[in-house]
Amino acid sequence: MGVVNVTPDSFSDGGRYDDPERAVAHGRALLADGADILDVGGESTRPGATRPLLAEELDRVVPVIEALAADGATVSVDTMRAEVAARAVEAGASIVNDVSGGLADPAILDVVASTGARYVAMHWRAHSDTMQQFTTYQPDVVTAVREELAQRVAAIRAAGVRDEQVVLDPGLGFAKQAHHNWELLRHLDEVAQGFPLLVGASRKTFLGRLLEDDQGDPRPVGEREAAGIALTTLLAAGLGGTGIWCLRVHDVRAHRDALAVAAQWSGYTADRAAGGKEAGD
Ligand code: PMM
Repeated sequence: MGVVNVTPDSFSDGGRYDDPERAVAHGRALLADGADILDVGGESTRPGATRPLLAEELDRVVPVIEALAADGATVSVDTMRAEVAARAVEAGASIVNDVSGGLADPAILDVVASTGARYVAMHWRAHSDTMQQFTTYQPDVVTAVREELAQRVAAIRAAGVRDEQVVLDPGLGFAKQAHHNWELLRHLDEVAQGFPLLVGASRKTFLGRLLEDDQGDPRPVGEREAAGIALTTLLAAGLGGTGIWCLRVHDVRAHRDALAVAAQWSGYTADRAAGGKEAGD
């Protein structure tokens, strides 16, 4: 999944694609790089961000979704608002990516139920302006995130959404400290509880913290790609004990390359286990 942020203030690429034409061009470039899905968002969720008005969010995402869906792309809308989800699906989106898992605007679940769209429910505790005040997990982060997602699944089912529509997401960086993200990555199978999983680690602060300098300053956002690619390779090789349905990334080409290496490696190891010829000989 390639990220198309139509926002002036996203942490990872803020302002670069904030007019619809540039965003559409960026989406097309991500498709050419091998993206299977384009995730179009009009609200920045970086820590501390303030929310756009509904009308602003609609103006940002609807024309971009229309253009990319008309190209034949599979489009996801990154929104917490029912109205935006409804208009995005009308414009051609087939996936609703809700970082709040239905908590911010519960009516979004009715939109998902009535349209049959795929629904990504992420683990979330509060809007971005306050979320870093909610980073206490009892008895541990994996158990708490699994249980809070299970509660979302119950609400999603109660709204009439079918299980086949649902994808879960641990919400890396959302109300999490760096070590929480690593723990979740090590136990993705427990988070997934049988559902397909989406993971968004690309360029996030916990990677910057891992690579902090001698003064304790995190690696700047534009210089975290190699760490993200390493993580993608580990995830593709089975870190966390589960097959992942979707990786949400900014530099699609680089992560595709990592997946190619991992696929070649597993073909090689599977062939060796079967006593056959080495893949790619
Ligand atoms: N992260 C961001 C935005 N949307 N959606 C899902 N499902 N999972 C994520 O981890 C996620 C998301 C924040 O990153 P950005 O500012 O680069 O878009």
